[in-house]
Amino acid sequence: MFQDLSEKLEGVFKKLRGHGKLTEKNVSDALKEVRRVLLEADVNYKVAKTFIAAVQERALGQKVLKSITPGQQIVKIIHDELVNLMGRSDVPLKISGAIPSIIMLSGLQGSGKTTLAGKLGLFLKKKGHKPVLVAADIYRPAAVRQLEIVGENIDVPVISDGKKSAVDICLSAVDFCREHGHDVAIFDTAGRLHIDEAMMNELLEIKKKTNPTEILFVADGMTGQDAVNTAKEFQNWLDFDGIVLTKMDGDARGGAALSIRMVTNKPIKLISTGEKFDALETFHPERMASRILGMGDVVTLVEKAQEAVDREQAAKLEKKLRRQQFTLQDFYDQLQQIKKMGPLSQIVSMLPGAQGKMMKGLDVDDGALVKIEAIINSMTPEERQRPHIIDGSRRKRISRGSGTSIQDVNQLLKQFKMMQKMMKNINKIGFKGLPIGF
Ligand SMILES: Nc1nc2c(ncn2[C@@H]2O[C@H](COP(=O)(O)OP(=O)(O)O)[C@@H](O)[C@H]2O)c(=O)[nH]1
Ligand SMILES: [Mg+2]
Repeated sequence: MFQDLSEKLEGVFKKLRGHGKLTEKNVSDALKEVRRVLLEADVNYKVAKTFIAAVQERALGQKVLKSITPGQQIVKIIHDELVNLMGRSDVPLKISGAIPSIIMLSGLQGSGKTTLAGKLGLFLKKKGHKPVLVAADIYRPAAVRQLEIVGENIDVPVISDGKKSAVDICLSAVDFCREHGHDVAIFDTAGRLHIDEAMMNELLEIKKKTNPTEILFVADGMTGQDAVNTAKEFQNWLDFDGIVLTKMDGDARGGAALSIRMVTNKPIKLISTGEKFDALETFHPERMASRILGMGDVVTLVEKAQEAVDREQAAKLEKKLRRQQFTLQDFYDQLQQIKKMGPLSQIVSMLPGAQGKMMKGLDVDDGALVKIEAIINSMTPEERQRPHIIDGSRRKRISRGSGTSIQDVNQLLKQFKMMQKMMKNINKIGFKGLPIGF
């Protein structure tokens, strides 16, 4: 799915990450490339333009450019905006209390309606519903036969009648459901190769007479803007409730998936990912964005890094460390930053030079962190700046105030001394290889 699009975007990001520091020009150039890639994937021109403008505005923010990982931050912004583009949250299929709930499928010929009818039938059956399929595509005998075969395959009844109009078949299917205790009717309607008035009027009449719970527009995901233009016309005529993208298993270019939501303002609810009847998935914008960007954990990682100290803060700290002015207050601030990034032991173990003997005696489990915080919280600002003034009676006060033992306070002060020592050692090695804040 979207392999071509993913590969091209990855190429742009690689270049972006290659720059240690980013300038506004780097960002603009990269976004121009992203726009070109989107257009090549047949994303609607206006959608691409709006998308790039949104990313650009956020990416050029001072915070991003000054952060330690500007390239990654921008990828994260692009990810977020892709999610926005595709709909932010999942919108489930509606099944009402009505008997029956009606799901009406609409779309051009070949978009995948009949196949989808079978998939939905199976999907609902597995959920404990009793669906029927309704052959409302009456103009081609082969179409009725196709649906009947689908019904046999998934063992769901098919309502058809060669002599009735599409509307009448739908109405009699509703009666059938009520009589036989079927709670969902799936209407497989006729499509044309192009939109025409007769087809639209027929769909409108079915809509008016049966009042469907859910009208789905079925779009071929392999196409791009074509699908979007058709969707818009269907929306104007019929005002559907949701979109299903089919054939997402092939080399879908991405254009339809990325544009259709914004152009129609209707949610993508399901995606169809194969010819087999179980190849149906709920659409998750978030996961789709990650898939397009070919990133799994990167998003969470970047989110963590986002919380971390920015360059300026890191530089300030470095200066302090060099002058050996590192205080308990700094220690505390650093702990806050680090805490945001995850388990302490994991982060500390990633520090160059942090392995082996240097770390001995420096206990960094997260439970200890809570205690450390409490203890430092109970210190006065002066004590935090000049820990050597913390004598016996101060230690007693701090332990009482923080609900810890005097031993705990002693241990922290000892650890802090060790930490200062460690910092001196690191000072000798140099800061170059050290990540943020250390
Ligand atoms: N690969 C793939 N093919 C599909 C998918 N959905 C439908 N098709 C194929 O697309 C063609 C048209 O599907 P059909 O359901 O008859 O479309 P309809 O004219 O809208 O009813 C058929 O050959 C299907 O097998 C899908 O999700 N993936
Ligand atoms: Mg069909």
